[in-house]
Amino acid sequence: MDSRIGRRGLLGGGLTLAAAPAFAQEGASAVDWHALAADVRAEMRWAWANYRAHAWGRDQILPISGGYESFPLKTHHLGLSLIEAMDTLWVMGLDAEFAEAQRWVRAHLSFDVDGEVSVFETAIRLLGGLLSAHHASGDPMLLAHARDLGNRLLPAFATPTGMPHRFVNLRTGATRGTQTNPAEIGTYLPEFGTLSRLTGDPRYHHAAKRAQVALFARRSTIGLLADGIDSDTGIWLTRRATVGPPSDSYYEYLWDGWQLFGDRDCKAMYDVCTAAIVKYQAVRAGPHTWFGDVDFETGGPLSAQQDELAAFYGGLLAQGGAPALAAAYTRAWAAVQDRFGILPEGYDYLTGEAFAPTNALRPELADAAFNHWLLDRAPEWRMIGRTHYLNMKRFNRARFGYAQIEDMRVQPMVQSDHCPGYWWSEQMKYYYLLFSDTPRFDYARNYLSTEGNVLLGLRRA
Ligand code: IFL
Repeated sequence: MDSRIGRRGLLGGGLTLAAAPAFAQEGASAVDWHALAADVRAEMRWAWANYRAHAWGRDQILPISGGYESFPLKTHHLGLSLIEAMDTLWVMGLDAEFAEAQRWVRAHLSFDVDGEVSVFETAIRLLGGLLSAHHASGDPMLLAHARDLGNRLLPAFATPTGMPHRFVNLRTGATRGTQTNPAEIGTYLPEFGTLSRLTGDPRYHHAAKRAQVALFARRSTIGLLADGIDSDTGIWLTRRATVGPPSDSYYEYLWDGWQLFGDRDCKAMYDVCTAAIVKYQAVRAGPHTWFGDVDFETGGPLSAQQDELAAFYGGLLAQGGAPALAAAYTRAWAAVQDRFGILPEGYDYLTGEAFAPTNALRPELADAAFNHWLLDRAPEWRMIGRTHYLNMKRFNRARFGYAQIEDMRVQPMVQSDHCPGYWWSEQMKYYYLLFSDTPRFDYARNYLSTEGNVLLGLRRA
Protein backbone atom coordinates (compact mmCIF):
# COMPACT_ATOMS: atom_id res chain seq x y z
CA MET A 1 0.00 0.00 0.00
CA ASP A 2 1.37 3.40 -1.00
CA SER A 3 -0.04 6.21 1.10
CA ARG A 4 1.15 9.78 0.97
CA ILE A 5 2.41 11.31 4.17
CA GLY A 6 2.04 14.96 5.08
CA ARG A 7 5.10 16.76 6.40
CA ARG A 8 3.42 17.77 9.65
CA GLY A 9 2.63 14.19 10.45
CA LEU A 10 6.18 13.13 9.84
CA LEU A 11 8.03 15.90 11.55
CA GLY A 12 5.43 16.40 14.23
CA GLY A 13 5.82 12.88 15.51
CA GLY A 14 2.13 12.03 15.03
CA LEU A 15 2.96 9.00 12.97
CA THR A 16 3.94 5.55 14.15
CA LEU A 17 7.26 4.90 12.50
CA ALA A 18 8.94 1.52 12.32
CA ALA A 19 10.60 1.04 15.68
CA ALA A 20 14.23 0.09 16.15
CA PRO A 21 14.38 -3.70 16.19
CA ALA A 22 14.91 -4.83 19.76
CA PHE A 23 17.19 -7.70 18.75
CA ALA A 24 19.64 -5.18 17.34
CA GLN A 25 20.06 -3.55 20.73
CA GLU A 26 20.49 -6.91 22.47
CA GLY A 27 22.78 -8.41 19.86
CA ALA A 28 25.01 -5.34 19.77
CA SER A 29 26.25 -5.81 23.33
CA ALA A 30 27.47 -9.32 22.47
CA VAL A 31 29.61 -8.11 19.58
CA ASP A 32 33.32 -7.47 20.05
CA TRP A 33 33.39 -4.27 18.02
CA HIS A 34 37.11 -3.71 18.22
CA ALA A 35 37.77 -7.24 16.96
CA LEU A 36 35.43 -6.50 14.06
CA ALA A 37 37.33 -3.27 13.35
CA ALA A 38 40.58 -5.28 13.34
CA ASP A 39 39.00 -7.62 10.80
CA VAL A 40 38.07 -4.69 8.55
CA ARG A 41 41.63 -3.40 8.82
CA ALA A 42 43.03 -6.82 7.92
CA GLU A 43 40.78 -6.98 4.84
CA MET A 44 41.93 -3.52 3.78
CA ARG A 45 45.54 -4.56 4.17
CA TRP A 46 44.95 -7.74 2.17
CA ALA A 47 43.16 -5.85 -0.63
CA TRP A 48 45.92 -3.23 -0.67
CA ALA A 49 48.61 -5.92 -0.99
CA ASN A 50 46.74 -7.32 -3.99
CA TYR A 51 46.36 -3.88 -5.55
CA ARG A 52 50.05 -3.30 -4.98
CA ALA A 53 51.04 -6.61 -6.55
CA HIS A 54 48.69 -6.58 -9.53
CA ALA A 55 47.58 -3.03 -10.32
CA TRP A 56 50.01 -0.64 -8.66
CA GLY A 57 49.38 2.95 -9.76
CA ARG A 58 46.52 1.85 -12.01
CA ASP A 59 43.04 3.22 -11.49
CA GLN A 60 41.09 0.09 -10.56
CA ILE A 61 42.08 -3.50 -9.96
CA LEU A 62 40.05 -6.27 -11.58
CA PRO A 63 39.48 -8.39 -8.48
CA ILE A 64 38.71 -11.70 -10.19
CA SER A 65 41.34 -11.78 -12.94
CA GLY A 66 44.01 -9.62 -11.26
CA GLY A 67 44.05 -7.17 -14.19
CA TYR A 68 43.23 -3.48 -14.14
CA GLU A 69 41.09 -0.82 -15.82
CA SER A 70 41.22 2.96 -16.13
CA PHE A 71 38.76 5.51 -14.81
CA PRO A 72 37.96 8.44 -15.15
CA LEU A 73 40.20 8.68 -18.26
CA LYS A 74 39.57 6.16 -21.02
CA THR A 75 43.08 4.81 -21.40
CA HIS A 76 45.41 6.70 -19.05
CA HIS A 77 45.74 5.83 -15.34
CA LEU A 78 45.86 8.38 -12.50
CA GLY A 79 46.19 6.01 -9.54
CA LEU A 80 42.52 6.48 -8.65
CA SER A 81 42.16 3.64 -6.12
CA LEU A 82 45.44 4.57 -4.49
CA ILE A 83 44.37 8.18 -4.00
CA GLU A 84 40.89 7.13 -2.85
CA ALA A 85 42.45 4.75 -0.31
CA MET A 86 44.88 7.14 1.33
CA ASP A 87 42.88 8.61 4.22
CA THR A 88 41.27 5.20 4.85
CA LEU A 89 44.75 3.70 5.24
CA TRP A 90 45.62 6.56 7.54
CA VAL A 91 42.63 6.26 9.89
CA MET A 92 43.34 2.53 10.12
CA GLY A 93 46.93 3.23 11.14
CA LEU A 94 48.28 1.50 8.02
CA ASP A 95 51.08 4.03 7.97
CA ALA A 96 53.57 2.11 5.85
CA GLU A 97 50.87 1.67 3.18
CA PHE A 98 49.98 5.36 3.38
CA ALA A 99 53.64 6.29 2.99
CA GLU A 100 54.09 4.11 -0.09
CA ALA A 101 51.00 5.70 -1.65
CA GLN A 102 52.46 9.11 -0.86
CA ARG A 103 55.72 8.13 -2.58
CA TRP A 104 53.81 6.98 -5.65
CA VAL A 105 51.95 10.29 -5.87
CA ARG A 106 55.18 12.24 -5.49
CA ALA A 107 56.98 10.23 -8.15
CA HIS A 108 54.25 9.54 -10.72
CA LEU A 109 51.09 11.62 -10.50
CA SER A 110 50.51 14.13 -13.28
CA PHE A 111 47.24 15.61 -14.43
CA ASP A 112 48.82 17.04 -17.57
CA VAL A 113 47.02 14.57 -19.81
CA ASP A 114 45.29 15.26 -23.11
CA GLY A 115 42.11 13.48 -22.12
CA GLU A 116 38.60 14.26 -21.01
CA VAL A 117 37.27 13.52 -17.52
CA SER A 118 33.95 13.86 -15.76
CA VAL A 119 34.21 17.03 -13.70
CA PHE A 120 32.01 15.54 -10.96
CA GLU A 121 33.79 12.19 -10.64
CA THR A 122 37.22 13.80 -10.76
CA ALA A 123 36.33 16.37 -8.12
CA ILE A 124 34.76 14.01 -5.58
CA ARG A 125 37.30 11.21 -6.01
CA LEU A 126 40.67 12.68 -6.98
CA LEU A 127 40.47 16.23 -5.69
CA GLY A 128 38.72 15.02 -2.54
CA GLY A 129 41.19 12.16 -2.14
CA LEU A 130 44.20 14.45 -2.39
CA LEU A 131 42.69 16.92 0.07
CA SER A 132 41.86 14.25 2.64
CA ALA A 133 45.35 12.74 2.26
CA HIS A 134 46.73 16.24 2.81
CA HIS A 135 44.52 16.60 5.88
CA ALA A 136 45.96 13.32 7.19
CA SER A 137 49.60 14.09 6.55
CA GLY A 138 50.04 17.84 6.07
CA ASP A 139 52.20 17.05 3.04
CA PRO A 140 52.32 20.20 0.82
CA MET A 141 53.03 18.06 -2.25
CA LEU A 142 49.48 16.65 -1.98
CA LEU A 143 47.99 20.13 -1.78
CA ALA A 144 50.03 21.24 -4.80
CA HIS A 145 48.51 18.38 -6.81
CA ALA A 146 45.04 19.28 -5.53
CA ARG A 147 45.53 22.88 -6.61
CA ASP A 148 46.78 21.84 -10.03
CA LEU A 149 43.73 19.63 -10.47
CA GLY A 150 41.36 22.34 -9.22
CA ASN A 151 42.79 24.71 -11.85
CA ARG A 152 42.21 22.13 -14.56
CA LEU A 153 38.57 21.63 -13.51
CA LEU A 154 37.67 25.32 -13.21
CA PRO A 155 37.10 25.99 -16.96
CA ALA A 156 33.99 23.77 -16.77
CA PHE A 157 32.30 26.40 -14.59
CA ALA A 158 32.70 29.23 -17.12
CA THR A 159 29.15 28.89 -18.50
CA PRO A 160 26.40 31.48 -18.96
CA THR A 161 24.53 30.17 -15.91
CA GLY A 162 27.47 29.18 -13.71
CA MET A 163 26.27 25.56 -13.81
CA PRO A 164 29.25 23.52 -15.05
CA HIS A 165 29.65 21.49 -18.20
CA ARG A 166 30.03 17.79 -17.46
CA PHE A 167 33.41 17.12 -19.05
CA VAL A 168 36.75 18.90 -19.27
CA ASN A 169 39.98 18.07 -21.06
CA LEU A 170 42.64 18.05 -18.35
CA ARG A 171 45.32 19.56 -20.61
CA THR A 172 43.46 21.90 -22.95
CA GLY A 173 40.60 22.98 -20.68
CA ALA A 174 38.11 22.30 -23.50
CA THR A 175 34.69 21.53 -22.05
CA ARG A 176 31.61 19.70 -23.24
CA GLY A 177 28.32 18.36 -21.95
CA THR A 178 25.56 20.86 -21.32
CA GLN A 179 22.84 18.28 -20.61
CA THR A 180 23.44 17.77 -16.93
CA ASN A 181 21.82 17.12 -13.57
CA PRO A 182 21.78 18.33 -9.94
CA ALA A 183 24.59 16.08 -8.65
CA GLU A 184 26.96 17.07 -11.45
CA ILE A 185 26.09 20.74 -10.92
CA GLY A 186 26.22 20.98 -7.16
CA THR A 187 28.65 18.44 -5.68
CA TYR A 188 31.74 20.64 -5.35
CA LEU A 189 31.57 23.05 -2.44
CA PRO A 190 33.35 21.02 0.31
CA GLU A 191 36.29 20.13 -1.94
CA PHE A 192 36.51 23.47 -3.77
CA GLY A 193 35.87 25.45 -0.58
CA THR A 194 38.58 23.51 1.26
CA LEU A 195 40.96 24.17 -1.63
CA SER A 196 40.19 27.90 -1.41
CA ARG A 197 40.70 27.87 2.35
CA LEU A 198 44.05 26.12 2.06
CA THR A 199 45.40 28.13 -0.88
CA GLY A 200 43.85 31.53 -0.21
CA ASP A 201 42.47 31.54 -3.76
CA PRO A 202 38.69 32.17 -3.60
CA ARG A 203 37.92 31.13 -7.18
CA TYR A 204 37.18 27.49 -6.42
CA HIS A 205 34.77 28.26 -3.59
CA HIS A 206 32.96 30.90 -5.64
CA ALA A 207 32.52 28.65 -8.67
CA ALA A 208 31.08 25.81 -6.58
CA LYS A 209 28.70 28.01 -4.62
CA ARG A 210 27.51 29.88 -7.72
CA ALA A 211 26.58 26.58 -9.36
CA GLN A 212 24.56 25.46 -6.33
CA VAL A 213 22.68 28.76 -6.19
CA ALA A 214 22.02 28.80 -9.94
CA LEU A 215 20.29 25.44 -9.77
CA PHE A 216 18.34 26.28 -6.62
CA ALA A 217 17.04 29.46 -8.30
CA ARG A 218 15.40 27.28 -10.94
CA ARG A 219 13.34 25.16 -8.50
CA SER A 220 9.65 24.79 -9.22
CA THR A 221 6.99 26.80 -7.44
CA ILE A 222 6.54 23.88 -5.01
CA GLY A 223 10.26 23.83 -4.25
CA LEU A 224 11.35 20.69 -6.13
CA LEU A 225 14.17 20.20 -8.62
CA ALA A 226 13.95 17.96 -11.66
CA ASP A 227 16.89 15.72 -12.54
CA GLY A 228 17.90 17.06 -15.95
CA ILE A 229 18.79 20.60 -17.03
CA ASP A 230 20.80 22.38 -19.72
CA SER A 231 23.71 24.19 -18.08
CA ASP A 232 24.00 26.83 -20.82
CA THR A 233 20.33 27.78 -21.11
CA GLY A 234 19.08 26.83 -17.65
CA ILE A 235 16.10 25.07 -19.26
CA TRP A 236 14.83 21.93 -17.55
CA LEU A 237 15.08 18.77 -19.65
CA THR A 238 13.17 16.37 -17.41
CA ARG A 239 10.36 16.41 -14.86
CA ARG A 240 11.42 13.80 -12.30
CA ALA A 241 12.28 14.86 -8.74
CA THR A 242 14.27 12.17 -6.94
CA VAL A 243 16.52 11.86 -3.88
CA GLY A 244 18.44 9.20 -5.78
CA PRO A 245 20.87 9.74 -8.64
CA PRO A 246 21.42 12.00 -10.46
CA SER A 247 20.20 14.43 -7.80
CA ASP A 248 21.34 12.84 -4.50
CA SER A 249 24.55 14.62 -3.58
CA TYR A 250 23.20 18.05 -4.60
CA TYR A 251 21.09 17.95 -1.44
CA GLU A 252 23.97 16.49 0.56
CA TYR A 253 26.28 19.36 -0.40
CA LEU A 254 23.72 22.02 0.50
CA TRP A 255 23.76 20.66 4.03
CA ASP A 256 27.52 20.20 3.91
CA GLY A 257 28.10 23.84 2.95
CA TRP A 258 26.44 24.70 6.23
CA GLN A 259 28.13 21.94 8.21
CA LEU A 260 31.64 22.60 6.95
CA PHE A 261 31.66 26.36 6.34
CA GLY A 262 28.69 27.62 8.36
CA ASP A 263 27.21 28.98 5.12
CA ARG A 264 23.69 30.20 5.94
CA ASP A 265 22.64 30.34 2.27
CA CYS A 266 23.38 26.64 2.01
CA LYS A 267 21.33 25.91 5.14
CA ALA A 268 18.41 27.97 3.80
CA MET A 269 18.56 26.18 0.43
CA TYR A 270 18.77 22.82 2.16
CA ASP A 271 15.73 23.63 4.30
CA VAL A 272 13.61 24.70 1.33
CA CYS A 273 14.53 21.63 -0.72
CA THR A 274 14.01 19.27 2.21
CA ALA A 275 10.62 20.68 3.16
CA ALA A 276 9.43 20.07 -0.40
CA ILE A 277 10.93 16.58 -0.56
CA VAL A 278 9.32 15.60 2.75
CA LYS A 279 5.97 17.06 1.74
CA TYR A 280 5.73 15.53 -1.72
CA GLN A 281 8.01 12.51 -1.80
CA ALA A 282 7.69 10.73 1.55
CA VAL A 283 5.35 7.74 1.26
CA ARG A 284 4.37 4.72 3.33
CA ALA A 285 4.42 1.27 1.76
CA GLY A 286 3.40 -1.39 4.24
CA PRO A 287 5.44 -0.87 7.41
CA HIS A 288 8.10 1.20 5.68
CA THR A 289 8.77 4.78 4.70
CA TRP A 290 10.22 5.58 1.28
CA PHE A 291 10.86 8.63 -0.87
CA GLY A 292 9.14 8.10 -4.19
CA ASP A 293 9.96 9.92 -7.41
CA VAL A 294 7.45 12.65 -8.27
CA ASP A 295 6.78 15.30 -10.90
CA PHE A 296 8.77 18.39 -9.86
CA GLU A 297 6.01 20.84 -10.69
CA THR A 298 2.89 19.02 -9.51
CA GLY A 299 4.31 16.71 -6.83
CA GLY A 300 2.33 13.87 -8.43
CA PRO A 301 3.84 10.37 -7.97
CA LEU A 302 5.88 8.97 -10.86
CA SER A 303 7.56 5.81 -9.63
CA ALA A 304 8.14 3.49 -6.68
CA GLN A 305 11.44 2.33 -8.12
CA GLN A 306 14.30 3.25 -5.82
CA ASP A 307 17.93 3.43 -6.79
CA GLU A 308 20.23 1.98 -4.13
CA LEU A 309 22.20 5.21 -4.08
CA ALA A 310 19.21 6.86 -2.40
CA ALA A 311 19.97 4.80 0.74
CA PHE A 312 22.38 7.56 1.82
CA TYR A 313 19.44 9.91 2.31
CA GLY A 314 18.46 8.74 5.81
CA GLY A 315 21.89 9.78 7.07
CA LEU A 316 21.52 13.20 5.51
CA LEU A 317 18.00 13.73 6.86
CA ALA A 318 19.19 12.79 10.34
CA GLN A 319 21.98 15.36 10.12
CA GLY A 320 19.48 17.91 8.84
CA GLY A 321 17.26 17.54 11.90
CA ALA A 322 14.51 15.04 11.02
CA PRO A 323 15.76 11.99 12.97
CA ALA A 324 12.51 9.96 13.14
CA LEU A 325 11.82 10.18 9.43
CA ALA A 326 15.48 9.60 8.69
CA ALA A 327 15.60 6.48 10.86
CA ALA A 328 12.43 5.11 9.26
CA TYR A 329 13.93 5.45 5.79
CA THR A 330 17.24 3.84 6.74
CA ARG A 331 15.32 0.99 8.38
CA ALA A 332 13.40 0.48 5.15
CA TRP A 333 16.70 -0.08 3.33
CA ALA A 334 18.04 -2.23 6.18
CA ALA A 335 14.98 -4.47 5.76
CA VAL A 336 15.86 -4.90 2.07
CA GLN A 337 19.40 -5.80 3.13
CA ASP A 338 18.03 -8.36 5.59
CA ARG A 339 15.93 -9.89 2.84
CA PHE A 340 18.53 -10.12 0.07
CA GLY A 341 21.79 -10.13 2.06
CA ILE A 342 23.20 -7.27 -0.02
CA LEU A 343 21.33 -4.43 -1.68
CA PRO A 344 20.34 -4.59 -5.33
CA GLU A 345 21.01 -1.53 -7.49
CA GLY A 346 17.28 -1.05 -7.94
CA TYR A 347 14.38 -1.96 -5.66
CA ASP A 348 10.66 -1.36 -6.14
CA TYR A 349 9.00 -0.65 -2.79
CA LEU A 350 5.52 -1.49 -4.09
CA THR A 351 6.24 -4.80 -5.81
CA GLY A 352 9.15 -5.76 -3.51
CA GLU A 353 11.12 -6.69 -6.62
CA ALA A 354 14.87 -6.20 -7.06
CA PHE A 355 14.30 -4.78 -10.55
CA ALA A 356 18.03 -4.10 -11.05
CA PRO A 357 19.66 -7.22 -9.53
CA THR A 358 23.29 -6.11 -9.80
CA ASN A 359 25.34 -4.90 -6.83
CA ALA A 360 28.05 -2.36 -7.56
CA LEU A 361 29.76 -2.69 -4.14
CA ARG A 362 27.81 0.31 -2.96
CA PRO A 363 28.53 2.12 0.32
CA GLU A 364 25.33 4.10 0.84
CA LEU A 365 23.64 2.06 3.58
CA ALA A 366 26.89 1.90 5.56
CA ASP A 367 27.27 5.64 5.01
CA ALA A 368 23.78 6.29 6.42
CA ALA A 369 24.35 3.94 9.36
CA PHE A 370 27.58 5.74 10.20
CA ASN A 371 25.95 9.17 10.05
CA HIS A 372 23.06 8.04 12.27
CA TRP A 373 25.51 6.54 14.72
CA LEU A 374 27.60 9.71 14.88
CA LEU A 375 24.47 11.54 15.95
CA ASP A 376 22.86 9.22 18.50
CA ARG A 377 25.18 6.21 19.08
CA ALA A 378 22.19 3.85 18.90
CA PRO A 379 23.51 0.26 18.60
CA GLU A 380 21.13 -0.55 15.74
CA TRP A 381 23.27 1.50 13.33
CA ARG A 382 26.37 -0.49 14.21
CA MET A 383 24.38 -3.67 13.65
CA ILE A 384 23.28 -2.49 10.20
CA GLY A 385 26.90 -1.64 9.37
CA ARG A 386 28.03 -5.02 10.66
CA THR A 387 25.54 -6.89 8.47
CA HIS A 388 26.63 -4.75 5.51
CA TYR A 389 30.27 -5.65 6.14
CA LEU A 390 29.84 -9.35 6.87
CA ASN A 391 27.59 -9.91 3.87
CA MET A 392 29.97 -8.00 1.61
CA LYS A 393 32.72 -10.29 2.85
CA ARG A 394 30.58 -13.33 2.19
CA PHE A 395 29.31 -12.43 -1.28
CA ASN A 396 31.72 -9.89 -2.81
CA ARG A 397 35.15 -11.20 -1.78
CA ALA A 398 37.10 -12.49 -4.78
CA ARG A 399 40.61 -13.81 -5.40
CA PHE A 400 42.36 -10.42 -5.65
CA GLY A 401 39.97 -8.11 -3.83
CA TYR A 402 36.30 -7.20 -3.59
CA ALA A 403 34.10 -7.60 -6.66
CA GLN A 404 30.78 -6.29 -7.86
CA ILE A 405 27.87 -8.71 -8.32
CA GLU A 406 26.36 -9.41 -11.71
CA ASP A 407 23.20 -11.07 -10.40
CA MET A 408 22.38 -11.22 -6.70
CA ARG A 409 19.17 -13.22 -7.19
CA VAL A 410 20.93 -16.48 -8.00
CA GLN A 411 22.86 -18.63 -5.52
CA PRO A 412 25.76 -18.60 -5.49
CA MET A 413 25.72 -14.95 -6.53
CA VAL A 414 27.55 -14.24 -9.78
CA GLN A 415 30.46 -11.83 -9.31
CA SER A 416 31.73 -9.41 -11.96
CA ASP A 417 35.34 -8.38 -12.41
CA HIS A 418 35.23 -4.79 -11.13
CA CYS A 419 36.12 -2.98 -7.92
CA PRO A 420 35.18 0.71 -8.01
CA GLY A 421 37.57 3.30 -6.57
CA TYR A 422 34.99 4.38 -4.00
CA TRP A 423 35.26 1.01 -2.27
CA TRP A 424 38.65 2.14 -0.97
CA SER A 425 37.40 5.50 0.23
CA GLU A 426 33.92 4.75 1.49
CA GLN A 427 32.60 1.58 3.10
CA MET A 428 35.93 0.32 4.41
CA LYS A 429 36.32 3.66 6.17
CA TYR A 430 32.71 3.79 7.40
CA TYR A 431 32.99 0.28 8.86
CA TYR A 432 36.26 1.02 10.55
CA LEU A 433 35.12 4.32 12.03
CA LEU A 434 31.82 2.75 13.09
CA PHE A 435 33.46 -0.19 14.90
CA SER A 436 36.88 0.99 16.07
CA ASP A 437 36.56 4.14 18.23
CA THR A 438 39.92 5.10 16.80
CA PRO A 439 41.73 8.06 18.42
CA ARG A 440 42.75 9.17 14.93
CA PHE A 441 39.23 10.50 14.32
CA ASP A 442 37.34 13.24 16.14
CA TYR A 443 33.90 11.67 16.58
CA ALA A 444 32.43 14.96 17.81
CA ARG A 445 33.64 17.33 15.10
CA ASN A 446 34.29 16.00 11.64
CA TYR A 447 33.29 16.15 8.02
CA LEU A 448 33.21 13.36 5.42
CA SER A 449 32.47 14.19 1.79
CA THR A 450 30.05 12.34 -0.47
CA GLU A 451 33.00 10.12 -1.42
CA GLY A 452 33.85 9.49 2.24
CA ASN A 453 36.90 11.74 2.13
CA VAL A 454 37.61 13.17 5.57
CA LEU A 455 38.13 16.92 5.17
CA LEU A 456 37.76 17.67 8.88
CA GLY A 457 38.28 15.55 11.98
CA LEU A 458 41.48 13.58 11.46
CA ARG A 459 43.62 13.67 14.55
CA ARG A 460 47.32 13.59 14.01
CA ALA A 461 49.09 12.31 17.12
O1 IFL B 1 31.15 7.95 -5.95
C1 IFL B 1 30.32 7.46 -4.96
C2 IFL B 1 29.75 8.57 -4.13
O2 IFL B 1 29.23 8.10 -2.92
C3 IFL B 1 28.65 9.30 -4.81
N1 IFL B 1 27.90 8.60 -5.69
C4 IFL B 1 28.03 7.21 -5.99
C5 IFL B 1 29.30 6.54 -5.57
C6 IFL B 1 29.06 5.37 -4.66
O3 IFL B 1 27.94 4.62 -4.93
O4 IFL B 1 28.41 10.46 -4.56
